Amino acid sequence: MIEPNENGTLFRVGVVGHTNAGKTSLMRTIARDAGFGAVSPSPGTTIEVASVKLFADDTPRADFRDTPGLEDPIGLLEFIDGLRTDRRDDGPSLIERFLGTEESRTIFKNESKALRQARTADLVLYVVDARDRVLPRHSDEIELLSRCGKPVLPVLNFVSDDEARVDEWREALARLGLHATASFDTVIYESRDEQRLFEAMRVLADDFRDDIDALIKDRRARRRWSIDRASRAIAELLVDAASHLQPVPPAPADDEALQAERKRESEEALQAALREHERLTFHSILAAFEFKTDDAETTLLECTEGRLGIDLFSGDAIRQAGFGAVAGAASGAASGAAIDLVFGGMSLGAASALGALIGGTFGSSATQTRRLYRRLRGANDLHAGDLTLKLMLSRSVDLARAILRRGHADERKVRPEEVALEKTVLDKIVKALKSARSHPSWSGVGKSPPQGRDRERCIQRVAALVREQIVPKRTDDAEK
Ligand SMILES: Nc1nc2c(ncn2[C@@H]2O[C@H](COP(=O)(O)OP(=O)(O)OP(=O)(O)O)[C@@H](O)[C@H]2O)c(=O)[nH]1
Ligand SMILES: [Mg+2]
Repeated sequence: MIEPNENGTLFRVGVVGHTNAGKTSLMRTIARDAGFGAVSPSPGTTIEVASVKLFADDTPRADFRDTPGLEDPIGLLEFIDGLRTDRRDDGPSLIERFLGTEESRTIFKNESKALRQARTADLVLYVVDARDRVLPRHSDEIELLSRCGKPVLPVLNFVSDDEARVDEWREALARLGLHATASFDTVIYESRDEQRLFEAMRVLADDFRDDIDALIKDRRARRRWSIDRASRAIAELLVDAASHLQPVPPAPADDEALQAERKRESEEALQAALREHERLTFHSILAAFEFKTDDAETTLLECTEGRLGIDLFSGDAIRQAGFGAVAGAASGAASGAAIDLVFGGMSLGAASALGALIGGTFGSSATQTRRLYRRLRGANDLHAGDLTLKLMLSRSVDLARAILRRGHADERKVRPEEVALEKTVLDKIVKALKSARSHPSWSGVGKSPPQGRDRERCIQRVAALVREQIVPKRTDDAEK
């Protein structure tokens, strides 16, 4: 049952084309649903019609129908031509006649499903693999679709591929009377191309102009929201990591071996906590762009290519991020740049004396005195060094940039571009995190994040700087 919109009918779009042209992939990317249908490199994957509704303002605005591929357009066109009984038989009547034949249920079973959708749609998207040469089978496909009597919009897929023959296709389609075309790579997502696709649909389906306008507006708003959400997730990660303190349990001053052991254990605990926090942020970034948790897990688990797959605290992570010069020859935590000791130790005697003095003289609360006592007894805290903050920033911006251009049809690993952030940018963001450094209570590492005006203000300041790294201002207009 199709739910009507305010026009009384739901705008119906048939997605049709040669087998393997990327029809199901197009559906996945447009619907932001990596789990829609089955996609595979072998032909004949889709054998049933499947529908996806697109919503704007909580109202269904369009019903996209995925269809089985046209496997034998040449044979089908010949068969349909053979059904002509009168020279004046028009396209739609021939198609209707074909849909009533036994052959439409047997040898042309898949093709008839596609043509039935094309016949009942308000608009047909004819998906083309733009790497293909223009062949007679393509003109036969277009002839079959034009006989369905509905507007046809060719969509050139695979356009980011070096072998795409976009100009050749545009010229050939124009010769066949199809002057409006859209380019839309379902794997390398470009929001501008998607917008142009919807604008081209609007020209051909004027009755549904309001629905298409609502979808365009909704997609732009969602895009902005996604970028804001990802920027905020990264800012929260950084504020949490900058403020977080990992206590090192006290050890007797004369037991250096135990002191070293305690410090090492705490360092490992801090590393594990920050790694986990970074992983959760990666999930938030994927979720911001409407990749579900399952997709996120798969995409990230397989994300072993490039610097995102390298352990945050390894020397390689530092080198890959282009921070080799900062860290010197030392690797990771050992350099002290990745994890810092926050408070220096003091002998137990001096600590006791001073603690008693402060507790007695200044009337500190019992908790304050205890904390001071702990620190003075050599119970130090560890925190993430600036280097770790910079690494986390670079890695998460890498991921956000890659996800920004990832279509939901992309089944491969995330492939970040690994652009080194400018030193001035890194320093500016570390500076903006300064207030977090002196507020250990702001940390949301390993627990639900605390609320607070100052923390929120710091997050917003950092998020604005991060956003500029994900989508530079000069290209931002295009993303709006
Ligand atoms: N690189 C790249 N691969 C794509 C693109 N679109 C589809 N693919 C791949 O092409 C293959 C076929 O894609 P499908 O979406 O299954 O094609 P289809 O038209 O639905 O195929 P049938 O259902 O068999 O007719 C899959 O391996 C996709 O991952 C694209 O724009 N770029
Ligand atoms: Mg398919």
